Amino acid sequence: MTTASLTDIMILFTFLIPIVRHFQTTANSGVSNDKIRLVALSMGGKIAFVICAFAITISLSLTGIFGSYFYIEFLIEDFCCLTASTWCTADSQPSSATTSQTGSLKRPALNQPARPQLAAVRRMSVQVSHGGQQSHHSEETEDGLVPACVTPRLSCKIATAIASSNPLANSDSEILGKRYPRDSKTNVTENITSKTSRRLHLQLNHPINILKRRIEAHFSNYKVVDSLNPVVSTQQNFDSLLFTDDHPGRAVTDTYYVDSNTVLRTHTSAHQSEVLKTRAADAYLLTADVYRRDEIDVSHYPVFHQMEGLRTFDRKNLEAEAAVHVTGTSIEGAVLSATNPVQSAHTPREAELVDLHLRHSLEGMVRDLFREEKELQIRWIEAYFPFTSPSWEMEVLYRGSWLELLGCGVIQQKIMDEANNADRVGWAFGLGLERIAMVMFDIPDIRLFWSTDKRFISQFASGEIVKFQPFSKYPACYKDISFWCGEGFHDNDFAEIVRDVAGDMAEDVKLIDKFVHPKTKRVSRCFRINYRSMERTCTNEEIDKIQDELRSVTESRLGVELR
Ligand code: FA5
Ligand code: MG
Repeated sequence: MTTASLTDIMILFTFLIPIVRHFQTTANSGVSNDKIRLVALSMGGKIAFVICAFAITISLSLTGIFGSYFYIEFLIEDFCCLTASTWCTADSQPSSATTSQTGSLKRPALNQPARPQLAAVRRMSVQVSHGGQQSHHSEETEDGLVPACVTPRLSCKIATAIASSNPLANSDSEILGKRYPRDSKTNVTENITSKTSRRLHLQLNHPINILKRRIEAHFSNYKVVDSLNPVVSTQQNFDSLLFTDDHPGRAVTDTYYVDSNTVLRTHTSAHQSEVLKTRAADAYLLTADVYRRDEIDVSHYPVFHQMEGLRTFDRKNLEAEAAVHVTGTSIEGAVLSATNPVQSAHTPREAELVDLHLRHSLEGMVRDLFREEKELQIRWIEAYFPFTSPSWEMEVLYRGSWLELLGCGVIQQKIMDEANNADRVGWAFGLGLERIAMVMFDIPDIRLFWSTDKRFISQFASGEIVKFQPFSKYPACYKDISFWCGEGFHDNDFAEIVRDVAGDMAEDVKLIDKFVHPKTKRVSRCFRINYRSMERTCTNEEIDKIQDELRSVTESRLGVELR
């Protein structure tokens, strides 16, 4: 049966059921005139309920076979209990209905305008798949107008259908208007996919955009690429860059998988090969939003922005094309070593020329950006990336501590060869725009970049580099959560739930205690969440609701035992 014809049947029944019920209830109860107003009010509530049920039905039916299947089950069960059912409020609910639900753990729902129709069920459970692992998912709802005929089984069906619209369940993900079927490896959430359209680097006079344009002005003859889709294949993000199969970067705990073969890019390097293949220029600046499952604190956000620089040279004309004078820079002291080797495909002279050109170019750019800091100290730290050798990270001394700005190196010749550039050698760098912008604009918290508050945005309207004037530091509110967790538990999975439930209200999350039970060997973890809005003072009640929701979702989605 097609989705369209199913939808028609659903529409018909959705309207018929409550009307039949209403007349049946009225006839059976023999209501007095005094009660007619109450019945009318009750009818109003039912109609509202039906409209909501109708809306959710349409969306569920669109999710395909499963939604339809559960809806039909819903209808069958609903018809079965038609003759015996009455409508009542939670207070007057018959005891049989109360005992048929799995507990009555009343918890205020957290700003969930799309869910009032679920007042029918107070607690529902269902299995969902997350990162290949099955976990127990449960939904709790407010008390309210409750159909007494709701059975635990029916509750479970509704919950299953709801779960299919849950970010972790088995529906499609929508990213920039395109739908992607989820599979066992999918761990991307709607909270994250909703960020893909923000593209802060293209938002005029946003600090990220100002910084991007500054660097583009410095490397003025580089070709600018800044509108590539964040959905890339694992081939692009990992294989094309020679990541080994067991590289930790591929882990579902660190990367957002759209499906088993598709990810949200974790770095701009994912586009190296495709850009090189075009041979459109010998130098590129590629800017994009990148996505990583990570911890939560003032300098980490699951989405940030990187700029990738690429520069290639004709191998036959390298001496002339790559010649630079590095005297008087911090590069002089840093030498190539056995731990940071020259590739076997390159001669030592080729590697030296490309490497010196790379670091000379980057040092010039950073000194230009920080031109007010006359004594800026830079240092080069040996690094490892599968796609470059030798490789480096550049750090600057800022307010007494060394800050990593970028990673870089000589591109692996295999990548050049496979990207139709066998006649050339080249270098690449990848820098974090937020890291530099936080320093240059004095922005204390990485969440601020996502703020749409005029008090933030308007400060950068000039397009100049100005120091951010904090509008206020609102009070923090600390809440702890402790639970026993199983072997597969990863701190990033918990961080992801905090992001889903608390959004940008969570300033940071710290593991403050870890305890192994001496006998059972079970592990208990205690996390402290610092809730603080960047834009207003929050009430205790508001934070308590979020914390309650967090406890509930943590328990159901991660299958942990709360303490
Ligand atoms: C990379 O992403 C490499 N692709 C960089 C590269 C490109 C190396 C080309 C060689 C050649 P890394 O994970 O270190 O490397 O990130 C690069 C930069 O992004 C960091 O130096 C930092 O400035 C920034 N960055 C990394 N993680 C975060 C984060 N969670 N939040 C903000 N900025 C970050
Ligand atoms: Mg790094």
